[in-house]
Amino acid sequence: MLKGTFACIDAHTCGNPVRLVTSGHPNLKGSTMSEKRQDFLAHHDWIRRALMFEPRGHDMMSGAFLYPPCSDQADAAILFIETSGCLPMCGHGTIGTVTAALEAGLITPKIPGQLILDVPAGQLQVAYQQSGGKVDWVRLTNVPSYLAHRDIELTVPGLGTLTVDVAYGGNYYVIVEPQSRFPGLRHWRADEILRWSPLVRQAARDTLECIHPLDPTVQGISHVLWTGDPLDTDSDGANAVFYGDKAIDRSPCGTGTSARMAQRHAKGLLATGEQYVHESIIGSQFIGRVEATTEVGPYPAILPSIQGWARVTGHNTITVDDEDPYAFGFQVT
Ligand code: PYC
Repeated sequence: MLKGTFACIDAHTCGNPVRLVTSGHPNLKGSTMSEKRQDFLAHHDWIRRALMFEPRGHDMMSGAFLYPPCSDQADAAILFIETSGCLPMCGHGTIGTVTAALEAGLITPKIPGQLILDVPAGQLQVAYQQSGGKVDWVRLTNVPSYLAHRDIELTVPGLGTLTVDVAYGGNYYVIVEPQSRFPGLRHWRADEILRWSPLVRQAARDTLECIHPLDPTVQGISHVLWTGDPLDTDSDGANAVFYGDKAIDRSPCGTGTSARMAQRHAKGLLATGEQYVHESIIGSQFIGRVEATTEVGPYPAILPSIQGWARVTGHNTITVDDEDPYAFGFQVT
């Protein structure tokens, strides 16, 4: 039996996939995107699994649904989906969704060049430039981001002791800087990141508690951000973000860049107003900036902005038929 048909615009943001689902949305209960995210996970998660996992997706697949705004001032709302679940916030997903949606005429901004978007982690202010139908760049001011734990020693089986920080940028990140057991991003191959990241994340989860002070549904360390020297002299730093079970972000990672800027700001290494150009594992760049300072509950925090670009790669109508033994996806572990 046909369970669903989903029209999608496939795109990538600086190399990482974004599948914007434009039809087949479930009706979600709740008045905020945080409540709607909980409802989606409880009652409609088969859609995410079918659209993100193989054979229709892959380990890095990431996507979004557009919903009507939850607040009067917003233009639209986004629910993020990916192989690991529904992230509270996704930066590359926002840039790809805004680009694909504007180019397809799916969002009509109240003020051209600007958008306000409701997402599960809060509200985003967005600026963009569109010329000749194409969106050249998107800049989002992200949710308040903060350093949650600093200089924590983790014992990672097989690797040894790492000293790490944990910061929030819409998701919670373990941040690993070069040290004796990690020579820096440029000295490790992708398979080493994939091998050690789940162990680092588990060690951090076993040691540290991370619960968002203003929304307890946002909790738990989900991502590992490895740092190192950039390839491009224009970049201020490089990173590779591990997410899900087997994914390395091909983009510089929007929430990861926000977390990295919050960590550096808290440690006196990045000033308010300063720019931080962040490079990905494939050399693509986001332009980050510390726009302002604020608080998240008891934590000093920053308002980070992230600018990047996305390109549409195709249009795709996906069907999910439950007579297909792989209708709801699989993952090779
Ligand atoms: O850009 O925020 C991001 C992101 C999270 C996971 C992959 N990309």
